[in-house]
Amino acid sequence: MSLARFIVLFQRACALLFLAGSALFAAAPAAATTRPNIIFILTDDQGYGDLSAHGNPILKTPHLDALRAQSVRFNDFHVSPTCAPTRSALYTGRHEFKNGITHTILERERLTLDATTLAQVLKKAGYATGIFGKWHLGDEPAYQPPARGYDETYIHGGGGLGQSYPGSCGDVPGNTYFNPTLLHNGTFKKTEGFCTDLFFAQATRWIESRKDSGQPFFVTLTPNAPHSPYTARPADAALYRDKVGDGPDAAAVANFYGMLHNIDENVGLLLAQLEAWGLSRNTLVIFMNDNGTAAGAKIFNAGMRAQKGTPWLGGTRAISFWRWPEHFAPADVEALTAHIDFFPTLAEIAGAKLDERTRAQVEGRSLLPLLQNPKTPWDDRTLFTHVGRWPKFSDPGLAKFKNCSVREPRWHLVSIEGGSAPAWQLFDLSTDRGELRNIAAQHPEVVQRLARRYDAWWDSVKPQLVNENAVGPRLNPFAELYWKQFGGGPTPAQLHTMDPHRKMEEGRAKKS
Ligand SMILES: [Ca+2]
Repeated sequence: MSLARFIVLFQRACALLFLAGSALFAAAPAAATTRPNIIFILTDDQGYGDLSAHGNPILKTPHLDALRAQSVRFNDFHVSPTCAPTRSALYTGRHEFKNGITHTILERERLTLDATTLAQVLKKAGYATGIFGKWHLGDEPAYQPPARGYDETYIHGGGGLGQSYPGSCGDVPGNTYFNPTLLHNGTFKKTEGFCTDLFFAQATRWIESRKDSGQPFFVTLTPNAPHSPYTARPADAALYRDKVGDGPDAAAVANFYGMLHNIDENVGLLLAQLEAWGLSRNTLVIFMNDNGTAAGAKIFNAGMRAQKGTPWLGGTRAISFWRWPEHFAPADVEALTAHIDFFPTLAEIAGAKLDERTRAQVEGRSLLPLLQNPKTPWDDRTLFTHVGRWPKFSDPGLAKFKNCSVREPRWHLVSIEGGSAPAWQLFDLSTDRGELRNIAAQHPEVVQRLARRYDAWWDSVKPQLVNENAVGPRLNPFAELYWKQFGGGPTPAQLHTMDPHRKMEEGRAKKS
């Protein structure tokens, strides 16, 4: 073959390959062409405003700001008002009440065993799966990550280090943010170091062990920080001690920001390591927070009303950064999006085939069209929020209108003080993002339309509140397993704390 003939054939072959590639891209955008590694980082109680790039006047988060600059940013992205609810919605694609989750403790944080989890879907699609940090969707063995799709588990119990509540929800007795005992693939390990450092380090080691395997990985990296108790590394808290005033909460806020400084540094280290390993371009890094801010609201709340544990925007609006250099250009997306969209998005990106039952489970929409083109038309939608947390064994119907809301892109219908009857207030977010002017009286037709939707939604979730009457075990499973491995047993005070029949006043149950 002459050289000229070879060049012509080569050019034609290249053109055909290009066309084939384009066709594939058009038919099934990212999924069919590349399966990225996925690293999902979810912080605990950081708020949308707890980021310097979002205008925080005190907190410095250079690594998160850089990640933001490189990401697709969903600017009207909403989660649930507290921890376990948000996690369940992320991992199943549906509202937490449909997962049986109406609280963060008292067996009402258990993700129903009927649900298919995202980790199960990705594992089936060929991903190696690992979780590092907080799970908080059930501490009994059947509810734990190894039974919900995770190959690798490095976690604490309950909703936070050292917690203990009646029934099943609780961690290792005596654990604190320093040197905690953590559960690694079914065996407790005594550690040395600060909790967030430990979770990031273990996730990084696991990525290193997987990176040359030829198998994509899915990392769920869920630090318990900056959740209370506000305990930062002393040097991190010291960075903020002189900047947060001298009020009664100053120490708490300094430690809260100190923990965020530490998270920011860990994110920077992890991203630098990905770069050093040549993994950056084909790893999708997603960063979110799990509910509105806690201690940060005292300093800066990005112009929003209220915080964690409420249905106001300040309770649900969250950071949502998606960086995948190979496929997504940095951009802002203003469409109304939510945690329930996370599952279908990652399922599509991973090329996972959902069976009919799982498709029926998912209420959210894939964000992939927006990730590829932020201007993609996005149909209006309705999102429902309810804080839950009504007293155990009480009739949920008595709390139907207590701390709940209905959201459309423009409107927010909110009921705070209602019970079995509503106390609706209406806000026009196109002119009032701070939710300061109740205009329900001027727009009765909007109130009626959204209220009808809320009634239909409530009727749809009622049959799925499966944990309301559950009674947990006599001992927290994490504590029981700990004593089995290391010896010892419960003190009378611990037995009282864990007593599944112990009555807890709603206000005393710490929101997590
Ligand atoms: Ca939280």
